[in-house]
Amino acid sequence: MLTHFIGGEQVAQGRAFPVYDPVTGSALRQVHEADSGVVDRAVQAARAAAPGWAALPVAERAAWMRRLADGIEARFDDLVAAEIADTGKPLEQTRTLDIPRGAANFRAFAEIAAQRPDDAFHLPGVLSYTVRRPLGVVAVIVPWNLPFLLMTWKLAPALVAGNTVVVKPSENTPSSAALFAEICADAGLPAGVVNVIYGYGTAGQLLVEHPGVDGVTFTGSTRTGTAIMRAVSDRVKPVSFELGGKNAGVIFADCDLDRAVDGTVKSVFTNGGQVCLCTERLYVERPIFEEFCARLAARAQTVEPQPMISAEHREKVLSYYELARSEGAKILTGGGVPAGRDAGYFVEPTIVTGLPEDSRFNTEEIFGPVCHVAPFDTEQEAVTLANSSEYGLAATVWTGSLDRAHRVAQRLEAGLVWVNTWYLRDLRTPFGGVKLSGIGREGGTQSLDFYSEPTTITIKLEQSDA
Ligand code: 6OD
Repeated sequence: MLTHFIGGEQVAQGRAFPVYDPVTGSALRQVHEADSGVVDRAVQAARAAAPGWAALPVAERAAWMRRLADGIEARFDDLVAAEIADTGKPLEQTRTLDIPRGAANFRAFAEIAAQRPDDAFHLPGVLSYTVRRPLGVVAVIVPWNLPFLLMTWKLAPALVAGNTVVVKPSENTPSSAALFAEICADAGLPAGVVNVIYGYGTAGQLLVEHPGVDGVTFTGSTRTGTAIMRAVSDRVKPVSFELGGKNAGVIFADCDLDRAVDGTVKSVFTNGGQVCLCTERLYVERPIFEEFCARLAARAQTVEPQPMISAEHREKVLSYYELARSEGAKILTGGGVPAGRDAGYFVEPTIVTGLPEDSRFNTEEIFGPVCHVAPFDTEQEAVTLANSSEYGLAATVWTGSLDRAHRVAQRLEAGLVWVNTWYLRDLRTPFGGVKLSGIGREGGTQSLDFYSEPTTITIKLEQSDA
């Protein structure tokens, strides 16, 4: 039974809930669910640890981050196994993306924080400078799609900036967070700096509403993000949200078609389409539309199906496949459950075409291995179509023209635009979305800005006669 990690101790409190194996659909383990007592205890532990942690010089906190990265690397195989057990992810992806990014997140933010200068501003006879202070206790609410990658993406900058944290992983994917708690304990991280509690949305709500929590970082659905925002509005707590998306890919006839097909297969199907950056709307310039569709559909048939995270999520994705049919789509490939995969939460990689832009299929986030493809005739039309969404997280542009790449990328309403590639990361860059896709940016110094607040100190300098 998985127990909470609070103040450096394992805490067995709260009723049990099951975690299911997405590959078989059978129960994998039992976990304690945080009630209000557990949440309060975790926040108190984080508060008690906060002054000591914030008082450490940043170089010492950065050294702790490197020790945690070492700890992750030492438990690499255990973390890979835990992440795969909870999610059913492919081994290769877990070994090359999810777990290495955990260590990389700690190393990157150790460097960025340790080397960051303070601001200073000069006027004649006046010196102003800023000191940055941590928010205090940060609630870190983590989704199920990239559990370890996203938990560490938030934890590393929050901690190095001097905050203590209470982490709540998704109810579907608690195992890598539990291992991370062990890594913190084994490294001798001061008790209460990192606390991990488990549970459903109700535990998350108790956590973000707790008066001892000073800020909230969350990646997940727009619906949950707006609920958190409402819940914390009375206390004007800072929030950083990366939310839903309906990401567009724009493919021009002058692109390198092999590269564009390859990249699009990745951008639609990685992690079973369960990455907030995955492409769900594709716009292809008319002269290559038929060929692109044929090649994409053929490649989709070679993609190994990956389970959805839960029975409920599989039902949701399948309901969109059904919706596509009922809205009159042409299904180019997929559209159901893969043969022989009735156990577990598998769905077929699916490509559809022929739906209007304002159909539910083309406007709502599905979060599965599925994409709609439509033709366009002009650059202007492509930009208009790509921007015709309430969301604006990520977009891809595939073209052989340097001019067009910059022109189009700069006009797309998205926080992230990839040109002739997808999900290529530099951890120093701002990361987040516009419109319903989020608020704020994390990444590089933008993360440190969110997890700390500046105080401006201004001194009037007396002029000497000498
Ligand atoms: O790679 C990252 O840093 C990141 N924040 C990815 C988010 C993916 C959302 O599903």
